[in-house]
Amino acid sequence: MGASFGRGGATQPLQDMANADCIVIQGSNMAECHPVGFQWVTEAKKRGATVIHVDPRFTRTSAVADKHIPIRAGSDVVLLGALINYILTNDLWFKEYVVAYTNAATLINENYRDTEDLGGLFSGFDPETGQYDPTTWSYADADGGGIGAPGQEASGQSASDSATGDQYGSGGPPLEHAGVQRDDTLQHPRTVFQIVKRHYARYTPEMVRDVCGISVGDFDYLARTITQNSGRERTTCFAYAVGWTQHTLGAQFIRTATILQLLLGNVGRPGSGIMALRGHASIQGSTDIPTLFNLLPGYLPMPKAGSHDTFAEYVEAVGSKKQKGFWANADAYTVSLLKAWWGDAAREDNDWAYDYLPRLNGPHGTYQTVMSMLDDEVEGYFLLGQNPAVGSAHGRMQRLGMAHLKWLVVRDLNLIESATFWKDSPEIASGELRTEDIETEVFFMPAATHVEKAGSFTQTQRLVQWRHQALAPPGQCQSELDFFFKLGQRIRAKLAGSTDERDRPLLDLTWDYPTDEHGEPLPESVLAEINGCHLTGPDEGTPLSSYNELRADGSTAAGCWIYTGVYAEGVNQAARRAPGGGPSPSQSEWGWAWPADRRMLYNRASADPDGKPWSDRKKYVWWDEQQGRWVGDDVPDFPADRAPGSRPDPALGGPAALAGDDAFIMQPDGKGWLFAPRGLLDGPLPTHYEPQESPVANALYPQQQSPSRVIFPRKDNLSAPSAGDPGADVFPYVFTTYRLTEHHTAGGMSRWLPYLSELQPEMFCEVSPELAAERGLEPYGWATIVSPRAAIEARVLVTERMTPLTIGGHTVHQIGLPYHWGVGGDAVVSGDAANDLLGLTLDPNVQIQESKAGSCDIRPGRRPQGPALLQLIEEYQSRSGATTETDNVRITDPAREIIDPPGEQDDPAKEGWSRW
Ligand SMILES: Nc1nc2c(c(=O)[nH]1)N[C@H]1C(S)=C(S)[C@@H](COP(=O)(O)OP(=O)(O)OC[C@H]3O[C@@H](n4cnc5c(=O)[nH]c(N)nc54)[C@H](O)[C@@H]3O)O[C@H]1N2
Ligand SMILES: Nc1nc2c(c(=O)[nH]1)N[C@H]1C(S)=C(S)[C@@H](COP(=O)(O)OP(=O)(O)OC[C@H]3O[C@@H](n4cnc5c(=O)[nH]c(N)nc54)[C@H](O)[C@@H]3O)O[C@H]1N2
Ligand SMILES: [Mo]
Repeated sequence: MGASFGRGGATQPLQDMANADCIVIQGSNMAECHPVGFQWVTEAKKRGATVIHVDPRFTRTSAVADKHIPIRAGSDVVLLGALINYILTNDLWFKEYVVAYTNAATLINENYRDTEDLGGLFSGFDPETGQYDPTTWSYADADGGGIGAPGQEASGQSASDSATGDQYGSGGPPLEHAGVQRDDTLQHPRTVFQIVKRHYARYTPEMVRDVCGISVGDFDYLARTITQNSGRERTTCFAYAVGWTQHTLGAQFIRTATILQLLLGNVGRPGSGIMALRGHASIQGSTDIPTLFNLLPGYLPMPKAGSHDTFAEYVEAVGSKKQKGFWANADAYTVSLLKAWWGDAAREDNDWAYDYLPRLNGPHGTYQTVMSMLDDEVEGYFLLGQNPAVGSAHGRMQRLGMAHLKWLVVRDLNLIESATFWKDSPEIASGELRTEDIETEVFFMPAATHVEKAGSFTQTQRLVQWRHQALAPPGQCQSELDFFFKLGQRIRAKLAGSTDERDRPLLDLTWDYPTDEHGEPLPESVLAEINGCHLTGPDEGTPLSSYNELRADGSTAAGCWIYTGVYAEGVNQAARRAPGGGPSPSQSEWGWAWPADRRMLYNRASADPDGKPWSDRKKYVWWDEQQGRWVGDDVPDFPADRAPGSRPDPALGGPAALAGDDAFIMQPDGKGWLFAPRGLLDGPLPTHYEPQESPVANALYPQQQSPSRVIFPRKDNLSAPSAGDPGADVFPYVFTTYRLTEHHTAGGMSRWLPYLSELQPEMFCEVSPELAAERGLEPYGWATIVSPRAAIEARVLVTERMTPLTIGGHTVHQIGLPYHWGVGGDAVVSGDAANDLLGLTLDPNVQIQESKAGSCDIRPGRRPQGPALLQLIEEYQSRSGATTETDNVRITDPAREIIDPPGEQDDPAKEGWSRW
């Protein structure tokens, strides 16, 4: 979303879903996992909207939708790509919108080559590193070359090491300048429009049938419904969650939806957009003010060793002064952050203490860290609100990794499996680990719950809401804020008087939060620091009211630039709770939304290029000729007095360069990106590849998997052979993992509650009656599910909610596995963990694991116990012939011999591009 629109968050408030005429929920079980937000889907339906659920399983969301369309997990790019093709070939795209607000008319570098020309690869691929050099994807420059990115290395390991995609949470990727070449007729073969058209030409309804398992009739219904509900008068909204993100091409699934929505004119308008449904109460908050290894607050990237060595290099790379839009002020955001953290120690003559920031020297994501633990490179580990022994992919690797630590701190509400693995994990049961051999010292520290502390949550729609403390935490339970404040005080006391240079960053920190009568820091003082204040002049000490006030000269401080305004006038705006959000249709008096309290992003696009609403029915923000301002139902997401017809010189740079129709103000060219010349590590356009493990051969190209996915070819991370390779029939079924209404994630908050445990007491698997018959599975009996990494047992739930799919003439069965159970001794209920089945392969953009699609076998009965369990897994491994090479080849051999499952007919569609 960041690369397409300029910001990584959901495009609008959940409440706005009520204004949609059609809602497509794809990649989420919204009714069960986001029930509060789902009230607005229900409201839309009441107003006449059509709701469609595209999901491998029939769920409680499907039950209340107008239509459920079953899909094979991991195939969404084909379905969405075919919708794009349908819109373009049937001339159903929103012409005025597309020409004015997207990069459809922009010309691309003449050296660009598409996957359609190169058999599944884009130009610039380096098979050695698995990385793309995106130079040829660039916009064409007037003098023949391409428009590059300022101060950024084009490719190399470091690009994906730092998961660059995460950085576009609050602004699109930078370009050197916005002096692009355009052909507004869209006829030039190198326009984005023509490239997109060619790229998706083979994504036909028949391809959808053969890859996704969706009938031509169902496709037609979906295509007709969304196009009939788009245009001037009507809008369609998409909603997704982790059914889209947890794939090796997760970012590209979402990109495909952004292209579709831009072509239909469904961004920035009431009832349109894409709802990125965020999981935990403050997951949006935890990327805004990040717990990610590669980000600083407000999506400023963590500096990288070698390329961001100086402050000047960093600022030039993050936001060049020459580009359009608000990211050109990155220097002001960075200096203000450094002033917030290091106060008087951040001075102009030391580059605002820039050198106090650590530098990234490689990927330090959670999975790489676990592998480093296994290599004894990590001594200690803090687990704060996380239960990786159950909740992270490849559970066995997580537990074995922790057993290599010297110390582990777990702060949690309960004695979760990650705190007790040393005595009761599956590895203890199998004899792989012995308690007496584990040297890890585990410190369990009880945590206060969300009702026992005050603070802010930032949810799906970027809305910061304040939570007041309801009761004091019992016993020794402590809030995170209090814990870290005191830990910091203790460390600083220990270091006091040190003359060692390396202690300066800790000693110079501003660490002076006011405290209450119990000595606990006041949460509002942290909010005030995040908001920022003037440091000099007549307003010294007063809170800032907008990020436009931030300066690069040391006169302002702000802990997270996108949050500036949340404490405007010294008032906690996040605590606003006018009933119903107040009279405005945008419910603007409830909480505070970043940026600048805008509820709907890109809302300039709700008006036509002349500034008039596209229709009366969908009016939202428009140009008021008399006042010379943008007005309407929300804070305009545009310079308030920039007239619709403005054509400033793009060379001006920054917000001043934004033209009157540059509706995507965070993008370096002001446009929504159908084609992404920068920002994605795995290609400028989404294209279909199969998941890391798949019983289906890629029908589009010989290239089976995404060539730039992050792979870990290790003996403890074997993959099931994919279709076409020998041994694929050993793991013939697709499994996907998901959530239940009655449990929460790894179970720390639900498996310890008797009420919820009683409602869903046991781990189970969902299988179709056909699969149950094929494998002799008894309803409510036991089944053992085997992957090349593990074997787990589960109760069998035989249900017609699971549909066998016909893919390229073969039947493909999918198995649904909830991931809430884990093996341990303390919870009310325990059971085998779905995550033990999963291996580790990641999306290169955001380093998310592929936990929504894997290959497995299923057989009746319980799994063996003790060492016999390991024997069973080994037996499967050797039968399949899986080695570290399996599925870990970057470029699939086009000439490889496709081995069809015995007894089934040759199917040309399945044999791929080489014989197509
Ligand atoms: N009750 C409850 N609510 C929760 C949570 C919980 O644990 N329990 N967890 C919270 C959290 S942290 C999160 S992130 C959210 C997650 O919210 P959701 O993403 O809605 O939840 P999931 O059940 O993980 O997966 C969503 C759906 O994706 C489908 N799916 C799997 N693979 C594919 C695919 O390739 N394509 C398509 N189209 N669909 C696919 C699954 O069948 C599943 O129905 O829920 C939040 N809400
Ligand atoms: N197979 C598979 N794996 C998945 C997913 C999937 O769909 N399929 N989904 C992934 C997703 S989206 C998510 S979000 C993760 C979740 O995975 P985890 O974060 O590992 O699991 P949780 O159970 O949510 O862990 C949160 C812990 O925080 C504790 N807690 C609650 N409040 C507080 C607090 O205020 N302070 C402290 N210190 N602790 C607190 C809870 O008791 C709980 O044990 O799982 C991921 N893993
Ligand atoms: Mo999540």
